[in-house]
Amino acid sequence: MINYIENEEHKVAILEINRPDQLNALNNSVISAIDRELEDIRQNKTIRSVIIRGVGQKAFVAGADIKEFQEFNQEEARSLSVKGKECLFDKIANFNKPVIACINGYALGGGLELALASHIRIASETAKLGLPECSLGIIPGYGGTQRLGRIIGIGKAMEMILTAQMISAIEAKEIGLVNQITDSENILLKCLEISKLFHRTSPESLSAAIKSINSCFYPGGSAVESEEFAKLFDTLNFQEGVSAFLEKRKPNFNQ
Ligand code: CO8
Repeated sequence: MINYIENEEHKVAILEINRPDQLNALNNSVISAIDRELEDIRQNKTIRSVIIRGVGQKAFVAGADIKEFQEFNQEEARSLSVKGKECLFDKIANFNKPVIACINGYALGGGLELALASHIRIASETAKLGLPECSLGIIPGYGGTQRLGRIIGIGKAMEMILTAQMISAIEAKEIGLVNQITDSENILLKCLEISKLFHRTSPESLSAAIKSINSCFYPGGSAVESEEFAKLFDTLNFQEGVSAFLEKRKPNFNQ
């Protein structure tokens, strides 16, 4: 259901959702498999970041698996949404390492919600993005109504969700939904290039920055920032970063 590839040179774990015949739709098995891999990656000090992509040329992820939840009742639907967030979407958003969504095709419904939970979104020029849930008689239930507006503004989020329309990669870039666009052949290379930039940073700083940035929409966010900032003063990597600057050399951070 998913492939795990470790790229030592880039110190990155690549998680590939491998259901191309179903356009990589997210079912329970895929969500649980990613959840397990993330728990291992969290502890693995040789890995500095994660790339998530879909197998095949056509889709990143075309949504939650509609066939799996079509017969669900209210309680089952609630549990699917809550568990999915706990095991995957919120876990990624709050992960201790940067997660890059490599959007190599359709990113729809739960697929776009997976990209929204990621920290950086890179799209191929052929990608199509949307939250079509209202056209299925539901709403985005994996964080889409919460995250989309924070990223692109409430006005555009309302338009995308209420009209259930897909947008192109170019439009997604224009409205700030994706960070960069690249051609399909080079999208993984572009993500790997970005993953290499993290090598120049302290792992503790990235974890603290993710936590602090995520708190920006909540009361008390500024206090979280001060706390995370202060904690870093006890790390060896803070000493190394500052010493390296003063000694006019590149820092050699502990991983
Ligand atoms: N779920 C299950 N199967 C899917 C999905 C999906 N989301 N998307 C595609 N597939 C399957 C198709 O059924 C088809 O399978 P089969 O060959 O067995 O019939 C196969 O993938 C290929 O798809 P198509 O033949 O439809 O390919 P096309 O090129 O004609 O169309 C589209 C591509 C436009 C992407 C089309 O497949 C499509 O519209 N897919 C559905 C997109 C969608 O509506 N996504 C949102 C799903 S709902 C969701 O994500 C809710 C998230 C929140 C849930 C919270 C928990 C409660």
